[in-house]
Amino acid sequence: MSIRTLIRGGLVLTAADELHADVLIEDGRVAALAAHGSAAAESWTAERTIDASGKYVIPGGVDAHTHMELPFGGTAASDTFETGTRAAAWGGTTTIVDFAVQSRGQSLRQGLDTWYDKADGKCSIDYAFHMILSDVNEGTLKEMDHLVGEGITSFKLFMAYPGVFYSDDGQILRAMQRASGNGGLIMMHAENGIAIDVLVEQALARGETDPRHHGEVRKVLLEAEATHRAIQLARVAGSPLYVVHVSADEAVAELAAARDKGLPVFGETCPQYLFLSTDNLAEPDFQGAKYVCSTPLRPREHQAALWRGLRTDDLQVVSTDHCPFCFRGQKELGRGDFSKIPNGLPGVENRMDLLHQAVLDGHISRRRWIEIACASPARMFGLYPRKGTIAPGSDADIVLYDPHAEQVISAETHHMNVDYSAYEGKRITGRVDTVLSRGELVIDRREYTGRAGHGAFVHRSTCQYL
Ligand code: DUC
Ligand code: ZN
Ligand code: ZN
Ligand code: ZN
Repeated sequence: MSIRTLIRGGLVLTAADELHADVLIEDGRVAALAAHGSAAAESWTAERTIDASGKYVIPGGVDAHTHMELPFGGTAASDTFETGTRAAAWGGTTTIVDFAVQSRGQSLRQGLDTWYDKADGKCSIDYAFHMILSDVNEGTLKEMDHLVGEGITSFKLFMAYPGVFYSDDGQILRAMQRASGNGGLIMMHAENGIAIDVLVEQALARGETDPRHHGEVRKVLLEAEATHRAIQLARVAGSPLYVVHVSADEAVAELAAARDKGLPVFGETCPQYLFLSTDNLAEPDFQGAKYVCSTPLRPREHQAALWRGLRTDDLQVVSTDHCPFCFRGQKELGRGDFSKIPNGLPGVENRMDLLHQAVLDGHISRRRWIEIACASPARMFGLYPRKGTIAPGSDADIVLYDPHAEQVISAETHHMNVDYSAYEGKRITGRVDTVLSRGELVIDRREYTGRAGHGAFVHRSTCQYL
């Protein structure tokens, strides 16, 4: 059990409020908040007092999209649950929702048990799972109901990656119908993978093998088309829909149009689409491979629509899609053939900082920062108010954030198990100082004091926006 702790003198920020308050923590939970200097706050005693003056006191980040140890393209994502959750903590994230994978021919149970084993005893922070469906059949559909009861309340389907994760429209419709009956949330990778694979083949035949062609064949129109189709299928099934890693302005427009009709359609974007672009994919000497992910990076012009979507709530969540592959030995598998570059970017450590910088740059408000990074992902995936806020009864997952510290992002100093940073050299004002997970210090004034195995599996309820 964690000791009775008092966080004194900081500016407490939640998605709803900003107040100069002291926070009392007991038994791993927030016991009380009271105005700094008030009689109530002055009367509290604690075994440990943390001075938060000059700092923000914010809810620990909730990263609802990570892929620790994901097998992909003949290799596997380079962060384990141990290294990845430690890096997350360094970056002010205290909960991840990772993706358990059903491989073709497997039951959901087999896939899920594999992921329970990977994570068990390894995590520094709390974790939950979504389930990737790659084999939608009668058995899978029945198992979805059991998983919802087990706290796995969201299911990712792929319109991309034929032969691997891909589901056809009939399978998608069936899974959506099942979700509409059991309260599950369907998450969609919305890209027309059948058409993309034709364009990949044609590009390679023309000798277009560099990383930048990855961005060219995965066309904006094929993201927008798939987004539109997913929305229509969800309407037919009467199910809600969450579109992951939205990258293109036309896809945001599809979500906005659906939401204007009052449909339960939600969207996520990721820091890489907000801060990086096809310019990175075109970096010489195969360096562009570092930025190969799907959906792909887009021309810079798309960023304005993503920021606007975040401001207007047409997009509700920023997650990382953290899926790191080292440049050496992993990204290099695709030299001479961009389609063999493992897809994914590292970022679990950078999200809170990048979004704080976005506040300073005027893209979003301070409160919206907390909303899209903490509260909204917690609500979307049935974790609120246990996670995502600082309120009596919430888990004491709390970050002391120094809004004035200056840092430069670099692979030299990051904690992710990957040999490059997608944001190398980027200057950030603001930095995580101290992190508590259920009242225990994981980062103490920029020193790691956590331990693998502290992090526990979190049983989620269904989407709280419905
Ligand atoms: N996209 C990625 O970039 N990596 C993993 C899977 C995905 O959909
Ligand atoms: Zn995806
Ligand atoms: Zn992903
Ligand atoms: Zn400061």
